[in-house]
Amino acid sequence: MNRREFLTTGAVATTTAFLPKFLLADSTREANQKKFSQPMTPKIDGDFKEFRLFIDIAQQEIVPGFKIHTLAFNNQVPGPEIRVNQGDKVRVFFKNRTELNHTIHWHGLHVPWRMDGVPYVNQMPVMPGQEFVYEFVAEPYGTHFYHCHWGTLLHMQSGMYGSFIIENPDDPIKKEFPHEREYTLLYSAHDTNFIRRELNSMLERMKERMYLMKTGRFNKERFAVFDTKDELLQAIQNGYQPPYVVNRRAPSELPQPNFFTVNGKSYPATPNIYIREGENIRVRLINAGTEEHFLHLHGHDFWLVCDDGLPVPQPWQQNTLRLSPGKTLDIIIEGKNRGIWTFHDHDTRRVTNNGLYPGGNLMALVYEDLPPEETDPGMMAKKIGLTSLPMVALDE
Ligand SMILES: [Cu+2]
Repeated sequence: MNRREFLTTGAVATTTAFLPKFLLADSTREANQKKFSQPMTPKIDGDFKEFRLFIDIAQQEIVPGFKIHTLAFNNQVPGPEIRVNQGDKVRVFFKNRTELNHTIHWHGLHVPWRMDGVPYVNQMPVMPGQEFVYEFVAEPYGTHFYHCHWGTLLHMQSGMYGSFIIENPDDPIKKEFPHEREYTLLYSAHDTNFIRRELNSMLERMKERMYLMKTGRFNKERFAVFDTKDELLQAIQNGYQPPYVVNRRAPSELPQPNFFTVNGKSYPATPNIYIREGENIRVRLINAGTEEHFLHLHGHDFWLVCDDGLPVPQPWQQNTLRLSPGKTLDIIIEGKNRGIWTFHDHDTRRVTNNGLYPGGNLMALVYEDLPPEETDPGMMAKKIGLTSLPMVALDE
């Protein structure tokens, strides 16, 4: 294949992802459903709803043909959704199947402090092979998420996050903006080189640690393994230097995200959001990553209705919002302008894959009830007096 041929086929591959016929095909819609984490079915034990989460190393295909190793809850990125009612008693069995330490933090929930999942602050890390049981009452209602709170620099961008939705039967948003369908989108940013390097070196260290433990030569301080915070402070007093003292990391060694995902996928694999004329849909946006996103929707002004799960005093309209790390925002999109519209980060660095546009968190709002003549590019061209439509990848 010569360069020209390559460029042509490349352009076709990316444009296809936003063409009406492709987006409206049954097969596309079926595949699209799988890009949203389904809520887990709880096991009922007395008045508790029980869930099982485990953490293991898994593979995630971010874009077609590109897979990375991830730390994933229940072998999926994002982890499965937990969806309960306000006031439900929740019990989560968390099993660590990796050779690394982890915890789970319930972001935005008012759990008892011993259940908050911050290692050495309110619980011991859940060590390799261990199980920890989290118990709490689901409060307050709204859009929240869960994530690992150990080694968050690596663990979160490796995939350890999932949505936690608490429903309220008297949801004021549903009264003001009646809606049936809703979508949950989790944003993250990944430095795939950093993830590979760190995971490999940590696993190597773990191998060495296991060997030394077996042969009775394991030195806790060398591996920075302490059972309590006091033990760590004591070691420092005795002259132990934590890694951040002896081993400074240059800014260039910190993660420089090169892939930007929505529900674990980058364009052209990002999920689509489907809507119909006259319909309201609710979109729950969760930033589980380290980057700030400036999300812009074309052709519409959506309603911002909840901020960190809490209904805003007065919903207001906008077409670009700012989604900071750790924040959740709920928006209502009113189906008022039939077409296929882009929804993306307006900082264009985050609509690239490994530096190449188009990619990242580009996605589409798709009207299912597009008239047939608008699904055929030839007919559309005729309608507006052109012999053919220009091949533009995306409208920016
Ligand atoms: Cu972790």
